[in-house]
Amino acid sequence: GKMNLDMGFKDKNLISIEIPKQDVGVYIIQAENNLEIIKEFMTLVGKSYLPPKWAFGFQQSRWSYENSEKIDWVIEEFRKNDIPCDCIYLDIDYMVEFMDFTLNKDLFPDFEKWIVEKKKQGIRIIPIIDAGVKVKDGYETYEVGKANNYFCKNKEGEDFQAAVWPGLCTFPDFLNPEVRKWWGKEYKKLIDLGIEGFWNDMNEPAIFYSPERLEKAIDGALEAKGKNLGVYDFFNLKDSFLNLSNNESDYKAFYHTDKDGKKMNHYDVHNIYGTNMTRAASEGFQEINKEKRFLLFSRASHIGAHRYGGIWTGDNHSWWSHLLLNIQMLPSLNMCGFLYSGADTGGFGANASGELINRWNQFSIFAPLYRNHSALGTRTQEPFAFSTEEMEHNRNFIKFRYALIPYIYSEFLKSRENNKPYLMPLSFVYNDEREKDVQDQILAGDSLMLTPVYMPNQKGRTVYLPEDMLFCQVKKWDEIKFQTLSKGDHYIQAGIDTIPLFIRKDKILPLAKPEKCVDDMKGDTLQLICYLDKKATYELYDDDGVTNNAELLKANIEITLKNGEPQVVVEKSEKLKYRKFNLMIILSNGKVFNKNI
Ligand code: MIG
Repeated sequence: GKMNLDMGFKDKNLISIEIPKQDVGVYIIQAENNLEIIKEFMTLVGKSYLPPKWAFGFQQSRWSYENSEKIDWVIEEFRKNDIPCDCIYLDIDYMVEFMDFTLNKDLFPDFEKWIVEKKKQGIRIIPIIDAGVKVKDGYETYEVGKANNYFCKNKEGEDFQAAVWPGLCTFPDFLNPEVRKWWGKEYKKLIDLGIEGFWNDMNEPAIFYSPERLEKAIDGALEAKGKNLGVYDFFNLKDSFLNLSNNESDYKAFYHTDKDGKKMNHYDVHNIYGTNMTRAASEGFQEINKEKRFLLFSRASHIGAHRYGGIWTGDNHSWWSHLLLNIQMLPSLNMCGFLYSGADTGGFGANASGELINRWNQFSIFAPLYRNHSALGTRTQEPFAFSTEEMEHNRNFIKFRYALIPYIYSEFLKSRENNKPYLMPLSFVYNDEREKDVQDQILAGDSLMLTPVYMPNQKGRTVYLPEDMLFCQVKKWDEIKFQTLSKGDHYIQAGIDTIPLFIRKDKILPLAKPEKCVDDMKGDTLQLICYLDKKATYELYDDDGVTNNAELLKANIEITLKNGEPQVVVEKSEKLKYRKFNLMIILSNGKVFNKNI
């Protein structure tokens, strides 16, 4: 339900949390520091959802790629331009009249065969599913839902109806376990055609208008016709239309029934609606194929939903300020348990410039969910949609992302096992006063500090180093310039072709050779870049990447200095695929050692 949080806004010295409804559970966590508090919290809310490994590849979306031919063309552009990609998204226009679990066969003929063909190219197709179910006789999902009373009810006990994309819709009562069971199995209709992942949208639920309130607004307009309206009447009239969508009074106008038959007003449980849709999908996947991991993420969510799927941050814009917002939101989402999260890279609304896409990619390559998505009517923003030069940068950045996959996947698995965030603020690890002020640098896993450039026309930026670190100017995954920098403030160079990145002291970064898609990354060799002061360690995690409850495979890498010479010890699970390690060890005095093991 609703909660008002006032963090020193009305009164600087007061944090106030107002909860208008009753039945509130309050947990108080005491621990030594912020990271420990978050770990306790993450232990309490449970283990994160685990996506398949291919879901860590680059993903391309657009509202909408209009048919299979267009998608074939997009894939061809990726492959032709040597830009890796693992997924292409289907937005709402693949359906018939926006009806969930239907497929427009005119736009996607021979769908099943096509999906097999795409998979051979290393591409998975990911369809959208919306919460609202079109009111239409003969539409199976609607008919079954209606006959079984699976939809939310109005005050009179009839199916509540309001308009979203398909026109008038009903809304599945996801708070009821029987409804979730039914809904979860609906996904089978597409899974049977070869689909391995979904995104759940509009599940706040978003409502464009309810017929009653639209009619009232129209009546008001008709009444005003021909009159000399006073300004206040004008504003009221205007607002009656502007406030039609997602209106509180509509959310108060429908009801849920839980498994014991208890009625709940939607407004009181609004926060958990989207979560329960995603839970329905997740539990459905378990029933459909217990062994297999599916890609799944949701727009609406709340605490606890990270057990069922990931989250994306919704409709941002192609604005520089939203790139900064993205940098700040991901650690917050991680603290809430959402490890598989990301924003629409390049921005959803408004038009992106090539420069913005370059810089946004430089950051998003570190997000577990890495998807470029944009809205209907905006400039296309695929990595190849800009100048040749900008495309080359995008290619280099995305390839670097693939080189990072062993690391990102390892850190993801480790965070999941140990209930800790993957992306976090500096102050979670470094405890001086100064770090608390740093809002535009974040830690990514055990080894890295990210210092993204998030403003236009920059050739670099200022950074604060909480300790001595190894500065990496990444142009390509195998073209990185290294420089040791000491604790304190620095201005670092990072032109548009360069990702500014830091490896922490006594830490190791594993990199693999990038391929066109994650499934192709079968190599047994890892490059290890190490910034060695005294003793550097790295714990690498891996697994089969596709099954639930897969065996965790580990490697422990330890590098020490003996008489000025680095000594390397690697202990690893027999089944771990990485067998060869090419090390580049950089000492604080700048001395470099190369070793192959
Ligand atoms: O009213 O499906 O956030 O990613 O492209 C907009 C169309 C509905 C909102 C999602 C966005 C998606 C769009 N959807």
